[in-house]
Amino acid sequence: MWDTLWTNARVATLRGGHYSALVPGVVAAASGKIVWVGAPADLPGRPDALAGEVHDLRGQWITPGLIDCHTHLVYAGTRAHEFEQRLQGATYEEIARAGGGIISTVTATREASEAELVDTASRRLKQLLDEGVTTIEIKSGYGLRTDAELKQLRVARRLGAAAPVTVRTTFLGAHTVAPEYKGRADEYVDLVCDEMLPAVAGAALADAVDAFCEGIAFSPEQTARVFERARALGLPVKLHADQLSDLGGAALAARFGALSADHLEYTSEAGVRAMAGGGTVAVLLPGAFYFLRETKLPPVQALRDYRVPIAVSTDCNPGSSPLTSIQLTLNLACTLFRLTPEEALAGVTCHAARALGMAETHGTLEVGKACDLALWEIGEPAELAYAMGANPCVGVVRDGVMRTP
Ligand code: DI6
Ligand code: FE
Repeated sequence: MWDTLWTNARVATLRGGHYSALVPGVVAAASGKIVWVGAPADLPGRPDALAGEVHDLRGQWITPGLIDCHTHLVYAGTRAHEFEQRLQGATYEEIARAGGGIISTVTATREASEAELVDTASRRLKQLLDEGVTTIEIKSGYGLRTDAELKQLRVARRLGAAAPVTVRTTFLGAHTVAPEYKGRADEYVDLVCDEMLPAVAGAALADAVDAFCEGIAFSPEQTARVFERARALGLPVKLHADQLSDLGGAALAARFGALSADHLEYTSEAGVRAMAGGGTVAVLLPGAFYFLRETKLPPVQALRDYRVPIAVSTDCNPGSSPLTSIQLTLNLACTLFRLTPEEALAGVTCHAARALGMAETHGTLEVGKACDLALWEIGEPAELAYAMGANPCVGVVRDGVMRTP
């Protein structure tokens, strides 16, 4: 006997990155896992004889629960004043070089208590969960001091313990040079490698390690040092690569077998080829592209040509993408980057799972995977990317347990 069965649904399984729609379709769960997906005619018995609980979805769509694979969800303060400065003509890089930018959020985040950070991040998280998100990655990187980086990661873990969501944490101590180390980037990288990384790994607070490889942050050589140490500690890596300029970040990430290389606006074809060889997922972040009024498009066609899986994410952060809507992110990915709605949905399901190293257990509707589902009042899956500001999510299932947003 199964626990729960959803009937009369239309099911987009996302197997192989495609809708692979079952119309009508049935999904069943037992002990939090998917135990059956298919056409009603193939069910081995009558629904009410097969499961303790049966939900008639009357034609609603089921997709895998959505996965937001790149966020900086935990921070204090806002950067609305910098938004105003940028509207007056200042650039993101100018503001960063003048001591604002990431550093202003670091100051606020260091001062905030763990409870305050939990409180503000929970509100942002709730918006994402109400839109069908069941897994989220959360980075540190606004502490830039061992205690403050650990605090951010603890908050991220607490969010996962308190809400119906799977949280993957990423240590981003190499986000930018800490103010105390201004002009001494190499010494700061020593601190990241010799103190922060061992502390984070020792406390089992990070599932992966990220860095910002950029003119206003860390060179490829400094990034490689962080990656070497991460590898020695057994932690997978990923990279903020080629967002504002091409420093060869995508190829560097690929060389370390990175889970993902993210942003990629300035990535060359050689970088894309390297990613294909390294099995590295491309994570596109249209919210940051939009909010920074970037005009250089990421190499979407090259990513397709080299068959690099494309994930899509909010990049939720106060400076370059104050975005807490995964559905608006789908729309931006299509409108700005010309992804198809099907590619965009694959970008927040199966390919996002791969970007987190979770492809075996999450991201598609297949027997044996976690029963994480989003239920939608829509006529066709393209509506998820088409609408702006509507929320057709009518149910969310995580590990087999259903709730209504
Ligand atoms: N690139 C980004 O877009 C975010 N971090 C990064 O390395 C922005 C972070 C911020 O501006 O606070
Ligand atoms: Fe980011």
